[in-house]
Amino acid sequence: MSYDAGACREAAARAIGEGADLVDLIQSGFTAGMNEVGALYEAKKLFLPHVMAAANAMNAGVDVLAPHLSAQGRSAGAGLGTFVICTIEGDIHSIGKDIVAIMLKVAGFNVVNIGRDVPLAEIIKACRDSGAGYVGTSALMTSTMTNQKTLEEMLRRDGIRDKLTTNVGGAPVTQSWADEIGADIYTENASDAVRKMTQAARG
Ligand code: B12
Repeated sequence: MSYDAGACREAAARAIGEGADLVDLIQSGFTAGMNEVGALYEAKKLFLPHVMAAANAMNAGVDVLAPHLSAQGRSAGAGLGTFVICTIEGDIHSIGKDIVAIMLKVAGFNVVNIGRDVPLAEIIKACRDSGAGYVGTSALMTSTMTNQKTLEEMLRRDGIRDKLTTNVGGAPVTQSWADEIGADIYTENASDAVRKMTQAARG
């Protein structure tokens, strides 16, 4: 493994030049590579600095692709509504969330990406301030998934749950978790998010 950010940028630029399917490059290329690093980390064959280097390399490639995604005609048109997105309180993993944010923007949502490790009260404030119709949270750890449940409870308590469609995602998150906590929509990856959220927005 070389964790080569320059090579990732080059691969991204080459794909753009060749008119390749950029979403496929993200999902079947960069994400697959990142998952492999994750598996080796789990097996204790790689360590945290390796994971950080791989994440950095993936981000470098995605940064090159991002401005070109809409140009590829993936855009379903503007005006699908405002979508607040973040990684939930306690969790700093941001790569997947940022990919979903880019893809939803390309699909036509006004995406308000408020970052990672965002306190639950701040998520609610961002929803109110932006008049969002949708809120998506990412959790990459079993220890932080529980904050998605607390967010559902806080939204209900604050009386704004009915005004929002909630979307949960992240590697350990499943449909049954979404059902258990009362989230509206579970999405597995960025394409799934675009498909289901666009459907929800169009009624
Ligand atoms: C990269 C990585 C890191 C990087 C993160 C860099 C960054 N800027 O994001 C660094 C090195 C910083 C890191 C740190 C840590 N990590 Co880490 N990390 C990973 C790793 C290897 C890959 C995650 C990733 O980026 N995948 C690629 C992206 C594209 O995939 P994704 O995030 O799943 O996103 C896709 C879908 O889930 C979905 N999706 C994601 N978010 C959202 C949001 C919405 C709204 C929607 C709709 C969909 C959606 O769509 C995305 C695109 O298809 C995972 C292993 C794994 N298998 O997931 C461990 C992993 C998540 N990390 C783990 C751990 C333990 C940690 C640390 C605690 C380690 C430590 N000891 O310090 C810290 C976290 C500290 C904290 N408070 O958060 C554990 C969690 C274990 C658990 N049971 O919960 C994992 C599973 C590794 C392991 N097996 O031990 N990590």
